[in-house]
Amino acid sequence: MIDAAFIQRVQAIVGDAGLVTDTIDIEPYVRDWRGNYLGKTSLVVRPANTGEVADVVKLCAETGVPIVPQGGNTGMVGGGVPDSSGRAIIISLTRMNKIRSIDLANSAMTVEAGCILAAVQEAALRCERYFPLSLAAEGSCTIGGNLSTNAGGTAVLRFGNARDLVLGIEAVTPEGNIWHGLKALRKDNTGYDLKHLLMGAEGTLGIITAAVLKLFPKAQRTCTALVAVSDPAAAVELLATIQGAMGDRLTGFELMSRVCLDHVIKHFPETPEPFSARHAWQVLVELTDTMKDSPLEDTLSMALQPAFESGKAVDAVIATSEAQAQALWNMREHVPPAEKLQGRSVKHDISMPISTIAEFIQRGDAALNARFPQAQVICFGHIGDGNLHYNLSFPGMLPSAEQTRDANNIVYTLLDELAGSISAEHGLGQMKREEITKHKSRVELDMMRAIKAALDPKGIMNPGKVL
Ligand code: FAD
Ligand code: 2HG
Ligand code: ZN
Repeated sequence: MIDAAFIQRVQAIVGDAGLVTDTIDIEPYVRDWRGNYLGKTSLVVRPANTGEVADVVKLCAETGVPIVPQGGNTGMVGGGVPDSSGRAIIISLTRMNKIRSIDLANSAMTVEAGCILAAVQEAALRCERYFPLSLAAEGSCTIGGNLSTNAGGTAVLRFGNARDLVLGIEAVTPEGNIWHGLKALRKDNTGYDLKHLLMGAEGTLGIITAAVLKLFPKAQRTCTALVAVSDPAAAVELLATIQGAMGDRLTGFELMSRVCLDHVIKHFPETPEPFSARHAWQVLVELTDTMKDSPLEDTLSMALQPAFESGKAVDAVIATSEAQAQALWNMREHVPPAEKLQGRSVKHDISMPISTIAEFIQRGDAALNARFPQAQVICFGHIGDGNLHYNLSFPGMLPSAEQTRDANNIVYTLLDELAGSISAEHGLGQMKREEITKHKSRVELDMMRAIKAALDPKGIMNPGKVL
């Protein structure tokens, strides 16, 4: 129970600088970015180091106080905010934001969990290296949150998800013990790979306090282009064509419907119209190379030629300056904030075999438009990874429980048919905790529950999330 005596014991561990108890100061920690979840707590703890995290967790294990770990609180599924009981405390890692070391010989960087993603990217660039995780929330999300959600983003196509970018982690177990797993090894077959259990666990198995991240050579050439295509099938065909021509120089391939651009241009009027005509679908293509004289633009133009001849590509702009490239990325990255300004939506972060994307969009649109003529499908995402953000926007109204249920049923039934997943990159959190039980087998759910019970027998670590 969070009473005065408990708060005093926490204060003895973290000092005044590590405590937030004022209701107004607590507010940003209990509300999620999208405004879908409002939780309750009377204590946010901000430890300064791993020892303090461990001591606070030990105290919680002793007293049975549940813990919600939190980083930048940019998560999309309510995983980082407490429930409304007021029983849990939040442990925010944001004060633990040191880059502990950069090891160029091993192409590795050791960072604390509260490091902001953009700060990690910048530190890598300062050493002529590259840390590839990239997403629109990078100015405020943290490495701890990125690893705990196994975040995706816009460069998964070439570099993989967050878990692929990690060599080792340090974590505090639900009993308050510290696991010192900060090795920078690229090969280590010594039994169960525990770091992969904690990554993607959304804070339900322990608290990640630091990580050893992989660094990559910095790109010397970048080519960014926006290509308007006739339909999603043409986009998928273009993906294969460009991959065939340019291999893993293709680092990003992002689909956006015209509806997405309309919302971005409406809410962020400084956004320029990319083409002289309106096109129903466009893909943002990013190519990079570590070789200085790589002819990326010429190779891309040649690769696009057959698509133009067949009418599958209908227009294209290739950025000729860094500012133009940035403007194209701004357009893409403003889709979620524009959707938020448009009002409430039922969000679907889904994946499916790339070969089924066009069929999914065609059948999904037809079913959703028939059931919800007043709503609008917002379709965009990382189609190079088979990952769509397929949201249903209800401007000016709050979708009812029944509407949300029906929208989910339409999307998830179709996904089951196509062997897809109900969460590609945001995780389950509170939002999909019930839903997942309909899409995973008993065997799979039982194994997950057994792991949770073994590592967190008191059930204090982020209860009510994932399982
Ligand atoms: P939080 O939101 O604070 O927490 C997320 C989860 O991780 C919670 O369950 C929390 O309990 C847990 N957690 C946090 N820190 C720790 C820790 N140190 N140890 C254990 N558990 C912890 N996601 C993508 O994958 N791809 C995208 O392209 C993408 N784009 C986004 C764009 C916008 C505009 C926004 C707002 C979000 C986007 N996201 C995206 C969502 C994404 O999950 C988060 O941005 C990010 O990975 C979460 O980091 P965070 O520090 O904000 O974590
Ligand atoms: C993105 O790719 C994020 O921009 C957010 O994953 C997706 O808002 C969304 O639905
Ligand atoms: Zn995404």
